[in-house]
Amino acid sequence: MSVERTFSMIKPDAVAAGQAGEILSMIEQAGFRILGLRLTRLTDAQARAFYEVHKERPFYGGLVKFMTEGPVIVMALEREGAITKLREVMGATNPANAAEGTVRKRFAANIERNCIHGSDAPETAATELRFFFSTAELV
Ligand code: FUP
Repeated sequence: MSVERTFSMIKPDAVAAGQAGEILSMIEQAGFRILGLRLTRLTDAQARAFYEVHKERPFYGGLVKFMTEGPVIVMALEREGAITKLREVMGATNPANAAEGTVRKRFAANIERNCIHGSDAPETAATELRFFFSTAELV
């Protein structure tokens, strides 16, 4: 396994509920190095662009509304096998199917408000990192 980078976002539900610290702690304890981290609030255009792959899906409008309802924390993370490992730490998209001890099992309310995002493949990780961070600001 090689060292790779991935993108993660703590979503508005978890930031509003004061769960960001615990989620960050779970990520650190799983061996990730934080290369970049910022609190921001997505504009409607940013949320639409970020989730463009889902634009034909019935949940797209609700997803954009949710993702813009409050601040999020965006992160650039590094670890061996980071993309797969972060998806393990997150748990299944639907928290009802998430394994014990995962972020979504602990904190997510449902499939729509599921508290964390993580890139699902090397190409999406590169695109999503570029969406929020310039190479120069990652340490
Ligand atoms: P994930 O990669 O686990 O975040 O899941 P997906 O890329 O399949 O979905 C992206 C986001 O769309 C989810 F985090 C939440 C939202 N979604 C819904 O709101 N309803 C659905 O039925 C599926 C996904």
